[in-house]
Amino acid sequence: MTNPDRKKILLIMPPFWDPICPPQGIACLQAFLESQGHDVTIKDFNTDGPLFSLQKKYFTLGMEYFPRWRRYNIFRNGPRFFARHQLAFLCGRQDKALYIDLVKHILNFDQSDTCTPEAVVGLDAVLEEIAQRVQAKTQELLSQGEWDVVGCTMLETTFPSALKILETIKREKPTIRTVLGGPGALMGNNLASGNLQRILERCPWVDVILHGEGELLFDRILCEDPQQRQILSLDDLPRNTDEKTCLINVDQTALPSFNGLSLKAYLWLSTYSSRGCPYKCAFCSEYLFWQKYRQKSVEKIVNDMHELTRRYGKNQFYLCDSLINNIVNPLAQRLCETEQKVYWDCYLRIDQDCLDESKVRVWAEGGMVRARIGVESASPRVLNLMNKKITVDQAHEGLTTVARCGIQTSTLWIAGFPGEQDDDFEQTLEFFKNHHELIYQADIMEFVNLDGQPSEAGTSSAYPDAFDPLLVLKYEGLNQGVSPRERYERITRFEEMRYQLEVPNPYSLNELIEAQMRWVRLGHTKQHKFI
Ligand code: B12
Ligand code: SF4
Repeated sequence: MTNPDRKKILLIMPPFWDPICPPQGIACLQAFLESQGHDVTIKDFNTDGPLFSLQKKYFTLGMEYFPRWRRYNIFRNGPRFFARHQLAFLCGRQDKALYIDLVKHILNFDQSDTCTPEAVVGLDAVLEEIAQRVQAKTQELLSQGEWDVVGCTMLETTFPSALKILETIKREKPTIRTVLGGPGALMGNNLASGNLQRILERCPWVDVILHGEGELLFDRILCEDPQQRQILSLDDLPRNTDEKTCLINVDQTALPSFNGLSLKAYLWLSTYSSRGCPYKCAFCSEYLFWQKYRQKSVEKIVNDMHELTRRYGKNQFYLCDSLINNIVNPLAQRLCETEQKVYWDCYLRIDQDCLDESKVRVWAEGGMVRARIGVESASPRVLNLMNKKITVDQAHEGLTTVARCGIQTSTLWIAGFPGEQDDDFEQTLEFFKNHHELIYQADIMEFVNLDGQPSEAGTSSAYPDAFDPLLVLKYEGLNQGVSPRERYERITRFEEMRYQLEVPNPYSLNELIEAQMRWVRLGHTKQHKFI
């Protein structure tokens, strides 16, 4: 397609986002915007080894200052506070003493009150290295080409570096239009919370923030006045007449384009079979972000996988759907029938199908290697509060069946959901103990309230008001619920049990290999699978 208004667009995935598979958001945008006649380049800063390893350096140093972090599953729970610290470092150092005090509050996330000014100074040195490297990489990109628009993916963990990148761009090339888009700077991405407006107000180098599925929104801003600073959401788009939505039809979208990325750096390719989720778990933002659940036809998913394999030479896929359940049976069946073998990892809910060994065997034969399963809790009361719509018996039977079929069961757990009592958590620990041989990995996270999430008891500012001028975002905590101290105490108990039971949580290649050897030792599979 030739476009008389052809724009040169650069899209960046900022750090920190595990480079397990290529960042699909910007890959989808690249494919879509190219189909509209634009010239698009994508870059992933996370495949820069020295930069990515600075995250590890931060946590390693953090564990020296705060030894209890070793029991906090810190590589999962820490990135949130790491991001808050980075953000304060980049945008909140106008008053040195106040800044140090703020960081002490941020790093005392477990209410332990042990953070010292020395620890802040030590960790700040790592943040300085990160900022310098992000800036240098951005300048290098600017020297490689001329761009009309530069966009960054905004996740909780990438938001600080996204700001650093866009600030560098605006300073050096003020005519470039700078754009933020993606799931959000906090968990969830709520227009009503006022946080997106705060970003525009406090970061004058950000021109546009797009809220929601990105393709049509991005296309729209390319036709608008480039001087305008604004937040644009799906509500601002005209409704598509057939479906009365302004969402894309996933069955007709172009393949994600990974051109421009160094694919050697990733273990998997990424693709998806659906957008959104038909469920509404109380802690989750998936169904809010994607609005309506939509899926591709089985033929399209299979063709997409085969075509991606042909183009990029890999047949291992991270299925980046919110949830695979709605389509997993026909998809696996179809993949069993095709000659070209593919392997995949996906997010799975323990529903009735997971209890049916004849179905699960087909999933394994069709290439499902690992399932990421949100068990969350083994207390029926908490599962009910979460609106999880699974029972503990189902979790028991589902894990048994899925593991018996050789699929790696990567389980996810939540500590401190509002209303969770200590004996509820004891039930979770008991379940974990009784099922550890059916569990490939066990990742526990603290409960986090979504940005602007209403609660009967209300919310209040997570940090004293005096720090407000230093903070780009407004952080809120629930007025009632499990205290941070208690949440981390529960995580500690879970982690101690995980160490005792030797259930891995592989965050390095060596640990990944060891996890697979354990799965073989436990008799769930005869041979190692790549991850
Ligand atoms: C796959 C995945 C992972 C993989 C990442 C693999 C990889 N390298 O990509 C793994 C398992 C490693 C992972 C880990 C985590 N994840 Co995750 N993950 C996902 C998942 C399921 C799919 C991502 C994806 O590819 N989506 C499909 C693409 C097409 O969507 P997209 O990236 O959002 O892009 C669209 C729009 O957002 C927008 N867009 C994106 N970029 C840009 C840029 C611009 C300029 C614009 C305009 C628009 C735009 O347009 C795109 C097309 O519509 C999402 C949920 C989901 N369904 O999206 C969660 C999700 C991204 N993860 C999430 C979280 C919280 C995490 C963890 C932090 C959890 C934790 N505490 O450990 C860790 C982070 C670890 C780390 N430091 O990297 C949250 C992020 C919330 C937030 N606002 O930050 C999500 C949204 C899930 C959720 N609702 O909680 N995750
Ligand atoms: S099933 Fe999974 S993706 Fe869907 S709402 Fe629940 S937690 Fe979110």
